[in-house]
Amino acid sequence: MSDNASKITVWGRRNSMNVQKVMWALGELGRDYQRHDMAGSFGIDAQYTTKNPNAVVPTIEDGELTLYESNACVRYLARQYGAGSLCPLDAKDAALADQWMDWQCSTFGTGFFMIFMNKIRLTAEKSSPEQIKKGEQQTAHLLQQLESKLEQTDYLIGNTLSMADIPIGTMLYRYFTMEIERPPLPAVAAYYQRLTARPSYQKHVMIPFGRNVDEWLIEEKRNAGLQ
Ligand SMILES: N[C@@H](CCC(=O)N[C@@H](CS)C(=O)NCC(=O)O)C(=O)O
Repeated sequence: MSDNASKITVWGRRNSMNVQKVMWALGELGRDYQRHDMAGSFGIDAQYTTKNPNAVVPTIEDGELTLYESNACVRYLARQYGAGSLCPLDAKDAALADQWMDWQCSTFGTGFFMIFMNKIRLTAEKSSPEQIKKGEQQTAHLLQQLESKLEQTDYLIGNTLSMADIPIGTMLYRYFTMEIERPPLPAVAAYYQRLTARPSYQKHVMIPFGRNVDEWLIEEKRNAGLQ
């Protein structure tokens, strides 16, 4: 068992969406942490790849545990420090939370990244308007599932925030901030407004990321070293 007062170490640049999931979870749980810049324009050193051989961020350390894969990190933090809050106690609710977390990375993420890569991460010459359009259509279609769920409850598992909300909630900041075509989805929009009122979401997720690759790199430097 980890010492309840131990500091959790996080490796990853502050503007990485996958790092932001972990940081937001730590904020909601009120855990003490130390974050080190890694990846993006900060580079990845050889020592880091001994912790995470995939050479991507985030990686966390809690006592003797070293862990990567952002959604696995969020699940671990929720189970270890948020039983009954971020981690639903009921096995069926926990399974549904897993479902939404996997849906974010394996299903919704596919369309989202088509937009994000082409709008933000690729230079104008390499960016594809067709891919942006395709991503807009895919995400619009998939968000209908979220709309139906959120017409019934304030959050994905009942009326309080859980680990289910963290991956998709992190992605929604970028989805709602990018200059793209979005369908009118009142329940999703209201859910997003609820997230934006949370101090930990404001601190860790609502970070300007720029409108293109040049602005992105400026923001990355601006965030260097901030916790
Ligand atoms: N499945 C991994 C994906 C991690 C990932 O791709 N992270 C990106 C940042 S969001 C990364 O490290 N990219 C390389 C870089 O930023 O240099 C996870 O969820 O943790």
